[in-house]
Amino acid sequence: ARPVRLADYQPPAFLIDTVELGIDLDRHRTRVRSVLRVRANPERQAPAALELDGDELKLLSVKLDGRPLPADAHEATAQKLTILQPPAESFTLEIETELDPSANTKLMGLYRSGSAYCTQCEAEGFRRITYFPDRPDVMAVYTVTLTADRDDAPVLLANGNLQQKGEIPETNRHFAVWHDPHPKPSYLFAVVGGNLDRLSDSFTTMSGRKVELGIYVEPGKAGRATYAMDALKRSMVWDEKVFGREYDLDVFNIVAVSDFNMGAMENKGLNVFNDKYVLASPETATDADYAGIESVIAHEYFHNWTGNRITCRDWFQLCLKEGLTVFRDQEFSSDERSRPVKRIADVRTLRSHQFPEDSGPLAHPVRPDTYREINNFYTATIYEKGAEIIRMLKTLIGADLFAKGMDLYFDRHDGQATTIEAFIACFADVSKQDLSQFMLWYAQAGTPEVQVQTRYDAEAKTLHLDVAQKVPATPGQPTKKPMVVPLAFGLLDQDGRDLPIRLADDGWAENGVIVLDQEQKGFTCTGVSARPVLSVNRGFSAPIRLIADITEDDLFFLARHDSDFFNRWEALQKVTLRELVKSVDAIRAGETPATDPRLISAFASSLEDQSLEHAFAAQLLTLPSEVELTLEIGRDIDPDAVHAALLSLRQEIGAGIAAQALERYRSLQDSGPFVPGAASAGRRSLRAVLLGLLTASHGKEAAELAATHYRSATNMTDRISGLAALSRIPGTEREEVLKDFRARYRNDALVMDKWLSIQAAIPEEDALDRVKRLMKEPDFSLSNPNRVRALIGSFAGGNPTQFHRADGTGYQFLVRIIDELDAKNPQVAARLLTAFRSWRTLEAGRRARAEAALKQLAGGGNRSSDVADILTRTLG
Ligand code: B3K
Ligand code: ZN
Repeated sequence: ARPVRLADYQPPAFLIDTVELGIDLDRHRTRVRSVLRVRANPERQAPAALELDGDELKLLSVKLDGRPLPADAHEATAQKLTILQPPAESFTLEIETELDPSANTKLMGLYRSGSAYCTQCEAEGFRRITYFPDRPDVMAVYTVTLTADRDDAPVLLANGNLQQKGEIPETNRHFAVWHDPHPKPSYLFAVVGGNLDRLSDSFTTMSGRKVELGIYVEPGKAGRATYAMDALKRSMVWDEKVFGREYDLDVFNIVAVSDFNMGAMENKGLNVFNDKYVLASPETATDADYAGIESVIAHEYFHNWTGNRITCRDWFQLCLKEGLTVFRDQEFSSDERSRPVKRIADVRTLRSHQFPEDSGPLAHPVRPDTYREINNFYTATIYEKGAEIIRMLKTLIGADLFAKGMDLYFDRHDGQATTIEAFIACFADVSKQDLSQFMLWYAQAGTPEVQVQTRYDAEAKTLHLDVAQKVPATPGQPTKKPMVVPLAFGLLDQDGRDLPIRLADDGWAENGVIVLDQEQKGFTCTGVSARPVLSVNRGFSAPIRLIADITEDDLFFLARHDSDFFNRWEALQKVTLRELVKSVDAIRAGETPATDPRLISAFASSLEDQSLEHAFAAQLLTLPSEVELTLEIGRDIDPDAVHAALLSLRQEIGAGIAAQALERYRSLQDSGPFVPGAASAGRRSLRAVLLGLLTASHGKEAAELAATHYRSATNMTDRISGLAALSRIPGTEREEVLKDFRARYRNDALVMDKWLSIQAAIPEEDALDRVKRLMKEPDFSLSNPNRVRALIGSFAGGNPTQFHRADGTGYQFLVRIIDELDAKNPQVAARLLTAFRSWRTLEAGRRARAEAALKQLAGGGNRSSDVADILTRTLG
């Protein structure tokens, strides 16, 4: 495919005011009749022809203003319908297509999942249903008439409000008419039909309107949707309270399906979800699942304003809706749970997904300026880094002006398809600041490296900060300009108390934020009577890699005293990473790593401190991930040494704090029934982290402790913690418990996914054989994205020593799967392929084997545009 460029953007030549769709659902021959009110776009010189997008479509008929269009007046292929000489005035186009939902394995457009029909249109799936100008800046009012066999699809849903429903006399078919009064882009279109149960509720909005809420699930599972419903209502309240946004239709429906390419989709008034993000019960879902449901439900609901009412002009603006909506869902979860714990979790996600992306061949700006396959741009960069940009904006202009800017944005752009510039302009207007340099965050890829050096002058009582930035080169962007980096900071006195901050020149310092907007800049704090300890980038105020000249002593001090809880955690992580990097070197040199005893004591005091929130203590006691350590080392990576260093540190800590850890572990035992709230989840997570440390030795006692944890569990969270700990301890106990788990849950696919993914991540020699064996299990299927992600995704992304086996068999395996999957579901195949994104940082042997595997994939067969795009960039 030719690359699409932002610079080539042109407004649409034709506008569509209304769309009337008649969809006759049938498992193999679904008919779609589309009636479009079309007019030339007054903003553009209309070109001679009207071009409509299609994808694998079969055209049955086309009429213009009621008359069949002669053969010489149009051209039709499966990919495009061209009306050669459309009338100058507005006109009606009537198009009939036919499609086979059962044959749709790409899960884009209209497809079957379980016993239901459902759709996925973002980004370019509507063109798989009917010919249409399938781009987000064409917004139309849709009316949809669905018909189906009454038994095949008793439930018929579409966007908007239900207008009418009834039986079709003398047939076994029925119909429903849905009307969505809000003009929307085609990517937000959705229909669902099937035999589904409904969980009903209602919500009264702040202006007193009653909204009917429905969550549709597979028959028999409505009881598992209660938490999702609760999360939805809390999201609705929160958006009113915090952003002043009210829901705007009479109904809001959510449908859970089991075959879905991603997490969920924000179709107007009819969200479609991966059932993983709807269904939960204490017996089947972990605390992490509950938290995931809460945030995805919120995310999709929040899109109603940030995405649907105001949408993207083109796909380059994707983060206009995604970055902003992630920011909103993160804020929601912070308010509903613990802010510091949520911040830590979000930064962990950013570091383990976005940072590697941003430092490898797939790096791209938050607003890319070119793409070949838009589906490949639903990335951690667009989502997570996009959210960080919004957070920085709020830090820079302050909460009040940020709120004003949001209000202005909603006011000014409601009903529009707009751009990042237009969004940022709202904040520039309310704050009267020039945000043009800030826009570089959208334009320049790469994680900035910020160096901070301090000089204390006892005589002058000043602390001088020398701050410098470097933005690394990324594909297509060899040189960079300096960015605007807001650094929240504080100074601690010897007792760990925050000192008041006075800066020599005022600047932005009021709320403890300094702003680096040049390559280098100096800041002087005055009135500092003794050498303080610097805490910088508090709350992770900027998504950067910080290189500060902070001593280990100071880091240990911060880990105990920083009033900023994020930085408390960060300090301990940092000092741990320093130790781990040394260990990796030692291991590679054939030596035994020696750990600084102060580190063990730091972990011990984190455990001792009873004043800490459980969930926060759990974070403190969690070591950096293999990805984070890999990133810290940066090049010539030996995954075995990385793994060994982490394991040995975990063992040392486990041994060092064993007695108190065991006591604490016992004291945290749940009593009473399971509640999914943050407090009890935090207790369970601390207990699980302690279990991990206590079982790190992998000895017989460890196996017993983990197995007991598993066997005595009364909820899925504890069950999985036990299984996860035991999975690292080879032996018969593990295999027996794995069997037990399967026997208990074999009829529950979502639970079996956990079983698959835990096994796929076992860091042992025979992991690949185990994965291959599991692929033959009847529960596994390459056609279901959740199964693929659970087994293959966990192996490629969660088992570094075995995926990156020195003999290259891990790579060979993955490319074989991708080759096979590409023909079925290119999106999922392309996503798996991103497991290679850091291949150039590997040591030479593995690098060569990874490259060979990638080249082999590039050389074979017909590649989808999704896989071809990732391949070209990864090798590029
Ligand atoms: N907007 C969808 C993602 C669509 C992905 C298309 N390949 C879900 C979300 O971000 O809310
Ligand atoms: Zn989203």
